[in-house]
Amino acid sequence: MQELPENGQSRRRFMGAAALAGVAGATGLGTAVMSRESFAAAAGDARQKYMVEPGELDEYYGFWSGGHSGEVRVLGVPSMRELMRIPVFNVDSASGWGITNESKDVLGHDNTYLNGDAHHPHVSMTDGRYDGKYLFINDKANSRVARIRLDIMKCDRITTVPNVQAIHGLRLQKVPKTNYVFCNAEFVVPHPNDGSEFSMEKSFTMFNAIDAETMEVAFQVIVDGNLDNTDADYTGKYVVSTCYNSEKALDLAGTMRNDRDWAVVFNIERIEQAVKNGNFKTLGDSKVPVVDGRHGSELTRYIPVPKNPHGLNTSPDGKYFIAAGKLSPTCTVIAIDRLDDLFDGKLKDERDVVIAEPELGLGPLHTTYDGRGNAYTTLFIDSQVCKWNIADAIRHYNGEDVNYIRQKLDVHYQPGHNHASLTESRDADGKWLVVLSKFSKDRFLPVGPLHPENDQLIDISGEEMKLVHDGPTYAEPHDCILVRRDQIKTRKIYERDDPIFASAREQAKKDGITLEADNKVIRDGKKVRVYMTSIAPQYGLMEFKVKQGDEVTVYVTNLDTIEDVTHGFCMVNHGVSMEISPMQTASVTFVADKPGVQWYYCNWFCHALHMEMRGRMLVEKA
Ligand code: RUQ
Ligand code: CUA
Ligand code: CA
Repeated sequence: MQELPENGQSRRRFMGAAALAGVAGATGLGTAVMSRESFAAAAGDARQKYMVEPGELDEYYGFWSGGHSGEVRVLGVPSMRELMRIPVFNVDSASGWGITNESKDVLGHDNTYLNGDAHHPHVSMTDGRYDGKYLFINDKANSRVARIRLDIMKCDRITTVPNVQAIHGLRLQKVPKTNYVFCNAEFVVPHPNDGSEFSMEKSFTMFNAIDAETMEVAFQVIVDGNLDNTDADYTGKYVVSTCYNSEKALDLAGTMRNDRDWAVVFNIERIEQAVKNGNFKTLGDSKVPVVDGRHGSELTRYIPVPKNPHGLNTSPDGKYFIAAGKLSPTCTVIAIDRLDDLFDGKLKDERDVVIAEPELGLGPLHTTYDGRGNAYTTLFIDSQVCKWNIADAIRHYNGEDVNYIRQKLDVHYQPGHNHASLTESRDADGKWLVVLSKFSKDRFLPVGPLHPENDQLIDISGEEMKLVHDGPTYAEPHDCILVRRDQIKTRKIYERDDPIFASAREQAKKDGITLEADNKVIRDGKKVRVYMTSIAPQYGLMEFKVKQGDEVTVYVTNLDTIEDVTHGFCMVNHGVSMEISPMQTASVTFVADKPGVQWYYCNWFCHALHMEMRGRMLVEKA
């Protein structure tokens, strides 16, 4: 074993106070690299556990955010093998996401955003346990929230949150079930934001709740300051968000002026009641009820927390909200069972709900839990994970002379989020910890000026954390979630009445077409609809004829009923490509602007005669 606590200490002294002044400046730090021998010794048995032999299956599904790649990635844990990618806030050439009509039904047919910035993936819950129905994720770049159906692992809804900018922190209601998706808009803007006003003083931002089933915004809450991360409790009543810019400053120094910013607590019951009673307004064209939760409101409480706090994580026993201090070396432990008294005015001071504030190291960003009373906080500047005991931290806060720090483990390098298996649910099992390090520096072969990031897998099942795996990743998995494999149930083939292709079915009905049987061309003025089936290795239509300038929509219905016999449809030289999985219908619209023979072919390998699966669009000169 490396002498990690000592390393940690010495580097902390080396960093000193200068590091506090600028988190961003600290990325070039040297950190001792574990030698091959010491790694092998340290990992020992743990490495055996992480080995998933060829042909074996992983114990956990991991859902990784793809950061500003806009996608979601599915990994097996502990192998850390990438299983699938789910395009969301991006365009995907393989599946046709952003190209097909079905994906445009979700993205919006006038969607002009080809980018996104996905941060926080979270799986829907029933009674505080993952129910495997949906995964939700935010898009900071374009203020959106997406829902992914986990039975087919495809995005089925995207909602743009009105009157705000940059949806960042996102968490789900845990109890009684995920009725709401809570999400924070980070940046303050004036209202109306029509160019008549630019001052920060007159600007505000809002906390938002989206109905998880309808994906409509249920309400918005105006707050003081700004909003960063958020989490919900295990009663369904309280949600807390961190604020790093209580100063409402524009300049960097200004955002660090106050020693304490705050965590704002939202009383969901009271907010629902206010909306029900009609105590709300609306903003601009939006019909979403907006309530005022600024200082003095009965709907919120503001708990002073040091300093530019970032992560906010509920402990799996439901007792604590823990805010990570970022510019303070501390985490702030908030007792959830004191929040009723706080709202009822029975406490003298907002800080009376704080029951511990352990000092952990430099740059605490996010905390996760093992379900055995320990917390694991990432230390960005120290490049470490600090394991600490919550009960001991509380005893220390009450004056007892106890050491609450259990271990500090070097990670490589500058970690943001970390996430332990099942940690956001009552089932937190303390087996695996994933640490998402923002920099990999010397851990992998160089691939140009830009390096991959490094997702490290750590065995936390024993007393000591043991690093077992380095995983290079492309920009930028902020966060991930680990779900037990039995909590996810995927379909083998599509149901024919799947809502994903409801609009294709509707159009077919109007055209008198049976998608499962007909291979036909319907002309409707300059619009041509081509309906075809596919069975490996053939399309139902070897060729079809259109006129130059026609707007052509091709509907392909895959009649193969064997799991994973997926076909593609690619029209050469037309920018058209899509996936059609077993019993799925997919469609794509394009203009046949080139006269002559235009080949189409299947681009998902499906059969020994996959190469032969092709046909011709014959375009008559206009
Ligand atoms: S928040 S580390 Cu979205 Cu921490 Cu990224
Ligand atoms: Cu069908 Cu390849
Ligand atoms: Ca601040």
